[in-house]
Amino acid sequence: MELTTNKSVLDWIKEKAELVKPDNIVWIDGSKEQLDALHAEACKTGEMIKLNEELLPDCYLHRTKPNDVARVEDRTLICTPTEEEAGPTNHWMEPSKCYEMLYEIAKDSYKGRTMYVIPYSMGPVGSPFSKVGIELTDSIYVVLNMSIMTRVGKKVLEVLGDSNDWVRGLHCKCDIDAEKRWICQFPQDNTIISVNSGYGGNVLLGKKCFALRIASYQGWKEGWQAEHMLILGVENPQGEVKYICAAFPSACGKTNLAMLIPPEGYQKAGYKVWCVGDDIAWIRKGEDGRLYAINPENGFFGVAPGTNMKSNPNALLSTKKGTIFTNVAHNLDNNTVWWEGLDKNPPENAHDWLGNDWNGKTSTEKGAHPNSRFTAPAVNCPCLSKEFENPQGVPISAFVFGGRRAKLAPLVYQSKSWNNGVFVGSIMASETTAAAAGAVGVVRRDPMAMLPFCGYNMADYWQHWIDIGAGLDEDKAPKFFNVNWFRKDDEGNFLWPGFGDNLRVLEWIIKRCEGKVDAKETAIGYVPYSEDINISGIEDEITKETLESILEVDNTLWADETKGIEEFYGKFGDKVPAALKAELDSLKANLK
Ligand code: OXD
Ligand code: MN
Repeated sequence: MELTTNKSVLDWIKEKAELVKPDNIVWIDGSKEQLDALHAEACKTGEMIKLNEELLPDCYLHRTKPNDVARVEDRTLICTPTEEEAGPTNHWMEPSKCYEMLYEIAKDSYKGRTMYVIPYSMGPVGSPFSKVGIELTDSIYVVLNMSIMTRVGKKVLEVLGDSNDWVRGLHCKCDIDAEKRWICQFPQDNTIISVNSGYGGNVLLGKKCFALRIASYQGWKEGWQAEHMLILGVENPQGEVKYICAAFPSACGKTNLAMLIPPEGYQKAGYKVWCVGDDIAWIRKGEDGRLYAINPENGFFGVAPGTNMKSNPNALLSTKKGTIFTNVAHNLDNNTVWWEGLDKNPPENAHDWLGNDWNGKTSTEKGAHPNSRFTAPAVNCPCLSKEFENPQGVPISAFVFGGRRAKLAPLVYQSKSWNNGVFVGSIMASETTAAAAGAVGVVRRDPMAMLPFCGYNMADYWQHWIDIGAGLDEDKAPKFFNVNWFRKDDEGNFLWPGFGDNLRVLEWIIKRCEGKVDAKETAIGYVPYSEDINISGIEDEITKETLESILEVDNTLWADETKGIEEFYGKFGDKVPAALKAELDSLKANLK
C-alpha cells in the first residue's frame, strides 16, 4: 500500500517501476513486524544467516559477491551539466548520457523481484537540519541496513508532506557485474543511481552518496556544510562538554577517536568522551551565531578487522545486538562471527568470508575480508552522546584535521585564522599504509578527507568554507587544528602512544579554544609548549625529549611540502580561491 499521497514521490516511483519492472512493490513502513518478516525472508533465501540469539541477539551475517567488497571510486560519477562543475578530482559524465547508460542497464532488472520503497530521514525526523530521501532497491540487505543506518518509515513521509525537496535514489543489484557497476550522483536533480553492486558504501544511498556527495552540493547552494567528520564531546570534571568535529583520511583511526576511552588518570579525574557521530557531520549556523552539527546517520558502518576490546571497546560493544555483519568469518561451533584482530583465538571450525571451510588456527588465508563491516545501531554505543537525537545539534568549538605523516606534521598545531584553517584542511594528506592496494608511504592529498565525497568542484567547496567563515563573528567561530598521531623515529617506530592518550591532545585543543594556554608561533601555526601536553602516567611510553621532538616544525621539510601543495593546487587552475593562494604565499614567506 502506498504510504503517501505526495505526487512527486508517486510519479517518480511509477516512472522507475515502468523502467525496472518489479513483480511487486513494498513500502517500508518502519514497523517491527515488517522488519521481522524481511529478516525471516532473507534467512530463507540464504541472503542472511541468523546468528546465535543468546550471544548476538538480532544479529545477522551477510556475504557479498567476491567482486563487490568496497567502494569503487573510478566508477563513482558526479554528473553535473559541465565537467568543470564536477572539478578535476571527480569522475564526470554528462547527465543525459549517463542517464541513458544507466537506464539501459537498469531496464527490466527487477523482473521476478520486489521493489522496496524506503523513505528515510538523514538526521532526526523533523529536525531543521534533516533531509528526506527515498531509496528504491531490490535488495532486502539494503532495506535492513538502511533501517539501522537511517531513520526509516511512515513517519518520514508524514514530515515530507507534499514537498518536492527529497533525494531520489534508485538501486538495482542487476547481476553484480563489476564491468557495469556505476555509482552516479546528479546533484542538480537530487538524484542517485547505483547499479550492479550489493556492497554497503555503494548501495546504502543515504550514506556517502546522499549525506556527503549530494548534501555537500545542497549545503553549497543553501548555506550549510556536509562534512566527512566525526563529532565528539569532551566532558571535563566540572561537567562541561565541548564538541569537536574531526576529519581524517581512511586508516587514521577515526572511529577509535570518535569513541575514545580516556586514560585512567583522566577517568579518575572525571573526564568523559561522548560520541555524537563517527563519520559524517551536517553543520549549520545556529541562532546564537555559533556553528552547530548533527550526525545525519543512525548507526555505524564500521570496519570490523582490528576492532577489539582494547582498540575500541565501545565499537565492539555496539555490535553485540541488532547488527548486520558483512564479509566476516563465521564461527560454526557457536554460530558467531570472527575477524582478524578480534582476539587471539580464531575459530577452527569456521567459514571464511567467502563461505569456504576455514580453520583459523592453521589457514594462511584471512577469515574476514580486510574491508569487512558491521552495521550497528548507534543506540548500542555505550558512550553515545545524550545530544545524539538533539534536533538542534551540538555547538562546535573546534575543527580538527589529521593525517598520517611520519616526519612532517607535528603532533598538533593550531591555525592562525579561519582562512588559514581552511588552507590546512585543503592541504590534508596522508601516507598510504599496507591496508590499501598500491605503494606504501606515498603521500596522497585528501582535502578535508572529502576527495571521494565532494559532489562538486573542490575549489568551489574551499570557497564555500571561506564564505562560511566570513559569515561568523570571530569569537563565535570554531578554531582549527591539525593533528598527527603517526610521527615515527628513524627506525619506523611510532613516537606517540595514540588511542586513548589522544585525549591529552584534545585537552590542549580545548584549552586553546578557551584561551587558557599559551602556544609557540611557528611558520605553520601555533604549536604547544611541551609542558602544556600532559604526559603524566605515560612517562614510560614517551619522554619529554621525544614529546619535544614530535612538536618540532622542520622548515626544510615544509618548504618541500609547499611544492607538493602547489602542484596539487595547479590541478584547479584559476579556481583556487584567492584566500588560499594568499595562505600558501604567506606560508612560503614564513618558511624563508
Ligand atoms: C567509510 C569511508 O567507509 O570513509 O566511512 O570509506
Ligand atoms: Mn567515511
